[in-house]
Amino acid sequence: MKETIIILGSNGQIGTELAEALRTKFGAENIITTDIREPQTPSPIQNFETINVLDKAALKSLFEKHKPTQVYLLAAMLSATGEQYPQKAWDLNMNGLLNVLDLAVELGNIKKIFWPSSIAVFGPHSPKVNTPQYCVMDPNSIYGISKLAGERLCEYYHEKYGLDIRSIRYPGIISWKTAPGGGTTDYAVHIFFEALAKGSYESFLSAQTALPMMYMDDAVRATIKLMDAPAESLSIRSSYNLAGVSFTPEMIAEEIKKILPNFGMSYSSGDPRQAIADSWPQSIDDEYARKDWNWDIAYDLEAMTKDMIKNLKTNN
Ligand code: AKB
Repeated sequence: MKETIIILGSNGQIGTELAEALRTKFGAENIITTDIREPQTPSPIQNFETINVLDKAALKSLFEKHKPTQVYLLAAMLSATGEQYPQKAWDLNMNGLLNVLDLAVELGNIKKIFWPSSIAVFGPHSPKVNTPQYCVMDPNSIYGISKLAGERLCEYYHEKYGLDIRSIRYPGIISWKTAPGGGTTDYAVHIFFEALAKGSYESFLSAQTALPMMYMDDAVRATIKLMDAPAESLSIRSSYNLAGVSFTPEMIAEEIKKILPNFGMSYSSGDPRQAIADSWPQSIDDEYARKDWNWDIAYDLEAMTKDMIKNLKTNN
């Protein structure tokens, strides 16, 4: 069946690379990318439209014009920026999702929706190590609270209206093409850029702060694999736990030093992102993703570090 796919929030870290992968899989003419602003690219992107996901009337016109069979809603405010603008974060993360879900019910042509959740749905009382799919969830960042509420909405709209919504609780994503913006896990991307540009990095998280992370190639592959899975094999309609690699700032610095022996790492203290990181899991148990749609990672810390440095050296 021919697919027409709309990506909302396509200029961001995940959207940029997911759009590329979807263009390869479905043909560029079938992918419509959108964001609140034009992308900063040297040449114009084919099939790009500007849209604010909070403008429901504009979103409805976009959906009526293109009649998408799939929608990826990636427009969101991340954890660190969310703490600076809690009301805006709540508004964008909740009402953007509600607009898409309500329009999908109203228009009826959208067959599948992808919406990203995050490890931020867990909180201080969730188990820290190998955090299971089902456990105490008491997020204390506005981002985490909005993602947990969003998960409940996804399951609700699936149960009540039969919408086929699929979701992953992304860990921190490491990539070299587009930088992340406003997250707590961003240090693990910045460290590579600064290691090559300056030979050193000051981490805003402490040396021993372990967090779940994943290389972008794995994140994109997981997203497409979940979207391709037969609906009847999916037992989770809130959001799937997904594990990649877990590491601390000290561990990633050691891995970088294997390739760049003069790399120097230092640590600042008092950054507000430390408290967010301390409330999150250190590692994730993703048994449902493995069982339901055959998930497995390809990049461990060593493979990811080598690939990041190789790509940053050749492409920057
Ligand atoms: C963030 O740090 O806010 C995000 C996330 C883990 O969802 N990268």
